[in-house]
Amino acid sequence: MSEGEQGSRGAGEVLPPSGQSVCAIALGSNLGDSEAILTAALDTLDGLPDITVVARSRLYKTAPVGPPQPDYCNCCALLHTTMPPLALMRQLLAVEQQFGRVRRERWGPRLLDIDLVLYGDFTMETPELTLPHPRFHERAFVLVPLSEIAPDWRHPILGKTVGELVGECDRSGIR
Ligand code: PH2
Ligand code: MG
Ligand code: MG
Repeated sequence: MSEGEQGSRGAGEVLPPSGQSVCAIALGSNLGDSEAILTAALDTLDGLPDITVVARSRLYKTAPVGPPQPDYCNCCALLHTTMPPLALMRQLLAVEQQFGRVRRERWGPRLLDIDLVLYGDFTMETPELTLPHPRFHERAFVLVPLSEIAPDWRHPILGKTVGELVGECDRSGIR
């Protein structure tokens, strides 16, 4: 993605150096020492040669969406990266596994989940990866932390900003 495109997308102060893209990720944990896991996962990502963590939201306690399970700790971060989308997503999965993630039931409890939510204004739909993340625009546990660090980022398909989307979602389970 060129610098010009990044500039027109409106992520404001987080314009990356040329050759890099800005991405938003959402992290969640509801097993183990969740706060420590999320912080350590972001430190691990920031330590990788192709990724810089440029913004971190606070950590939130959130009611689980899906089957009954413990509350989650959630946060979001903005990355600058030289990695293309699929390579980045596979890197995020590798970090999940490094933190002991075992995939069991869909939407079940987990030590660490890292979802690629936005990759610039890029859109794609494949079995392995859909961008933007197909459900983040209705999930308060993503929108509330993301609105702290990227309120003006416009959803490339819906045309609404993160700040507008968070105003429309049910934020009752977030604290
Ligand atoms: N992740 C899920 C399913 N449900 N609920 C909350 N509160 N936070 C999450 O991160 C979460 C969830 C699947 O990824
Ligand atoms: Mg998830
Ligand atoms: Mg995931």
